[in-house]
Amino acid sequence: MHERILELKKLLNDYSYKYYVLDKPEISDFEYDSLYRELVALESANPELITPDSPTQRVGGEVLEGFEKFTHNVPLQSLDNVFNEAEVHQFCNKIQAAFPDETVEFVVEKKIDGLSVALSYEDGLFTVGATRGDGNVGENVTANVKTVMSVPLRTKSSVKKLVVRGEIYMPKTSFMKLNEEQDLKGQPTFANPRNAAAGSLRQLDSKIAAQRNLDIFVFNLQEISDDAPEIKSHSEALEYLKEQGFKVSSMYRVCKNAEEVWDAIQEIGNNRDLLEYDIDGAVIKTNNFKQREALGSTSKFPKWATAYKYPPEKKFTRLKDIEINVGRTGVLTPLAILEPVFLAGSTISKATLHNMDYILERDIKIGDMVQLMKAGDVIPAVVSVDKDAREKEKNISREIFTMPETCPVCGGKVVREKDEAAYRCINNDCPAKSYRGLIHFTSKDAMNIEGLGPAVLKVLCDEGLVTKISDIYRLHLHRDKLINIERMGEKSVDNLLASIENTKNNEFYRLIFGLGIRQIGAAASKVLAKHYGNIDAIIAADSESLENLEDFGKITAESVREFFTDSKNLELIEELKELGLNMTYASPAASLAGGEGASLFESKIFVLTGTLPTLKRAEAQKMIEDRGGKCSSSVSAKTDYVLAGEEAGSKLEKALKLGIKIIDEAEFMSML
Ligand code: 0OX
Repeated sequence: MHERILELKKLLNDYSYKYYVLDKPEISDFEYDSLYRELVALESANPELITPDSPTQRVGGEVLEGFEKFTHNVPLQSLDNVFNEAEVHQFCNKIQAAFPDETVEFVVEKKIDGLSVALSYEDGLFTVGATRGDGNVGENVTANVKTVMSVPLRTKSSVKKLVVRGEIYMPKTSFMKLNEEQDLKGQPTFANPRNAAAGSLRQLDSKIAAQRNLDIFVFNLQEISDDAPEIKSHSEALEYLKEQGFKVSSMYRVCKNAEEVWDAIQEIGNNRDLLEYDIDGAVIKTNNFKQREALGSTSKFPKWATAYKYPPEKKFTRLKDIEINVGRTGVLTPLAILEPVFLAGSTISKATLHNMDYILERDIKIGDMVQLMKAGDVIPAVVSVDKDAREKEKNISREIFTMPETCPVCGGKVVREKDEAAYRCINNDCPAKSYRGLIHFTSKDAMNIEGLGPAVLKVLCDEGLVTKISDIYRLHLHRDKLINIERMGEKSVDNLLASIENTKNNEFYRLIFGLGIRQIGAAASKVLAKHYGNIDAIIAADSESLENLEDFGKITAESVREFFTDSKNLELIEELKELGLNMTYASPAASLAGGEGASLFESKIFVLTGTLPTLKRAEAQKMIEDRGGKCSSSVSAKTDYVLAGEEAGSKLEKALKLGIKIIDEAEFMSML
């Protein structure tokens, strides 16, 4: 029995290594699963035989309350940057000049765009995985790091102490799949694989992290005890780490001089598109450890290494057509429909053309070869036209684009207002406008309705359940119909209805902002809420009073007046009032006990622990933060209050030791 457990652990860990590190699967998923199940069964019959390096221990059972801080013994340094060939030469030549009588070698490797972590091993066994943090102190995310299948739970040979550094990342395909799923669940999507990896690594429930398909490349030896073989250079270290079972980035190259370094950088750059993950540059490192030591560090960076940043990628592709997107305020935005092209990590088939002036200034015609770039590496935009191609491709016709005179969605009239670049559909009932308006209303900065993102709203609009804002607050009347809608189970419907209900008590400015009044952003909404105090006073406000508000002018004031004199809008406000939405301003002082302005929460640090009788942790956290307080995950001398519920553990003990005020839910509620 004992032997079989040992054998199964070895077999399964070995198969994982071949699958996840070497990318050479040896057995089928089915075979792996049946061995895994056999191990689970044997371990549950003999729990005393479970060891931390068992593959069954990759996903822990408990949900953490927060992450403990972790101090790195050897700091995780960050890198200085160089941006062109001349700077690369300068960097290499300066290092060579420091050692006139020695051979200098450089290692060039990819700079993986993920999150740096340090992995600690004791006697070959994985013990701690911690984020970089500020380089000196990070967070202990061991439970989540364990879910990364390419992280060995035990190294091949064992030394007393080994600490390696690597980059945890999310492969592009996993990122796209995750965003699709998030969208369907009505949860926020991630802007890029890096953010998605960061969000996953910070999950308090390692079961969620385990579903995120994170991966790692190990690229640095941080610490090694002297019972290990002597390692004199970075390339030797990388080979040692490979032998120990770590996933080390391929394509690293040892170079003898600046020319070779530049070549290696170019090679990585040319292959960037083919990689399954994002890189944000290349790293140049002095190979020899003794030379590294002699070079030392500045206050911020090692002098022996630097990062080369590739210029933003640009690519030409054919502009097949120009479509029109109708926004919340009715603005018609031209959208380039492109021959799909792979650019900086994703396939682009659409890009914004901003407005008609943008098209005219660049002389963009349908049929042109246009150059694309990702602004901020996320949103693609058309930046220029290949005019020479027009001459060469006489057989391909070019067509001048003109803005339509009627809205492509509702057929309503389109006008271009004086001094404005934008063309607008002026039909108030345009379905495209209402859909965008709903997206705006539910968005994070407005009413922040969790679970009601664009994809869910689209379904609700298509089903005819929501056509205007007030319909959102009547959705509870259609619970059964909602449950029958594809992919909306009972639980998610109830969660959605609860989160809609919760937003009725939102701060007043969120509603004003959510209404989507032209010119009125979140800041102006706050001014209106605070100055007038309630919706009726805003409706009654005249132009003069509005114009005198902080940062308001004639146009803003006019826009507010226009909105609140439209009978449709007034009708909507009446409906929302009846439905119970908050339409009054509560000053932060008034919402506190005593109401005299002295806040019980302002700048106070709270630690939540255990299960509260009625409040969810997130609700209590929001209540604290709304009142100017802060929440921390660990108890220290700086903690002001520990809000403790049932089964509060070590945090409560620590608070008692430090003499920190401990409150229960009832006391907390009385403070509100
Ligand atoms: C990466 C990466 C990051 C070691 C010493 C200073 C920085 N993101 O892929 N950092 C380093 O090097 C550290 N190398 C890398 N490849």
